[in-house]
Amino acid sequence: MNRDKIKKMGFATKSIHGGVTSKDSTRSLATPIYQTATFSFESAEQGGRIFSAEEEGYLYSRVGNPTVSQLEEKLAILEGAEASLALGSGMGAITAALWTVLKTGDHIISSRTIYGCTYELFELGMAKFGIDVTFVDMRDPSNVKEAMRPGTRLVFIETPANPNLILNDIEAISAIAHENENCLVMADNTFPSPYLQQPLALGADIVVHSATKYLNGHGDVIAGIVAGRQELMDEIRVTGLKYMTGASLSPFDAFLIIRGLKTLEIRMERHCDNGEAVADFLDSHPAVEKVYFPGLKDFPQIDLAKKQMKRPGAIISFEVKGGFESGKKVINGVELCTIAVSLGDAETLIQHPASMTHLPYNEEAREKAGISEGLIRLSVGLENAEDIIADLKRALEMIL
Ligand code: LCS
Repeated sequence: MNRDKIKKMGFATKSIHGGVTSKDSTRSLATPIYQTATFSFESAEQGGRIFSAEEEGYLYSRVGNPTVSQLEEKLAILEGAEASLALGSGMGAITAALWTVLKTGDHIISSRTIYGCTYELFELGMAKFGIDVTFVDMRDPSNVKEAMRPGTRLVFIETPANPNLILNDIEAISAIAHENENCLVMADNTFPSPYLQQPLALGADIVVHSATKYLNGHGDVIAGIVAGRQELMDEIRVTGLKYMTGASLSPFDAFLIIRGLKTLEIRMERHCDNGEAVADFLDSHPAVEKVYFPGLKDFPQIDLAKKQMKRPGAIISFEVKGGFESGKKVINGVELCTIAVSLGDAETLIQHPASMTHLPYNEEAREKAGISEGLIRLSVGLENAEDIIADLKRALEMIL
């Protein structure tokens, strides 16, 4: 079905039919997996024409592959973007975009609380190439304005933030960033997925994803997505993907994500239902000190959550009374919940950011980012909510 028709349809319809332009000669319903590294040419002349983009066609799977293309078209439709690019990991997506748009001497402003490896890339990696990064608390967008310099080329926003669910106002921050006409806004949309939040419609220029998470949804793939304007995506393909990172996605993994995306809407609705039930339970439990979840009535940024997100998602962080000594007992005490990093899977996952996902932050930076030693992060899965709650209840009773 063509893109203009699909664009007018509902989210689930887009995620099922988007990008499926024609059936192949076998009329296969499921997306064929073009498990090939290279593509043949009819003649030397044709090879030359395809390489110089005078003729459309696939040439080598690092740069493009029909199975991967279907995923890219689907994601472009779901994010409301002109185009998207699928890569071999979320970090591959972020770095491919950065290596394309940045040069030595440029300046980045990033939200202070972000995924640990993105923080490491900004804090350690960028300095090697003479790119300066300023971390700011974007809960007050005027902090972005204060940090802007003539050489600010990129504002990076993660919202909700990993791991403590701080929200950043994409619309307000984009407006400030765009006062400098050379400045691009990149939003990491991994936590909400395009079902709950649409950064491009709010003013961002580039959306990135760890497709490892909700987009695939089944914990069996590492992948990334970049979405935005066609011209920018073309540039990232030839620079960031083709020769700077080579972070291409395998056709088989693209197939799995295409399959996973067909249920994104119903999975997200169930994740959100479960997230709300688990957050309410934790919030009322006597062993729990504090719960971080954008759906709770006393969440400090509840108005922003309602403004830019369809629902509050299903990642919850919390602290228990007695700090991490007690927290460890809770993590070790669960049975149904799995002790593992990653998120967005069918299984409920529990982890300790200070010693796992956010280890790259030193203690001072971690405290400044609002990631306490005792913080525990839950990715609420798709099991029956009462079973998740019963598991957590049993573990929490161990520390009462
Ligand atoms: N962006 C966010 C917000 C993430 O949470 C992650 C991974 C990435 C980017 C990188 O994606 P990847 O390369 O892993 O596909 N977050 C993880 C987490 O919280 N636990 O394990 C990985």
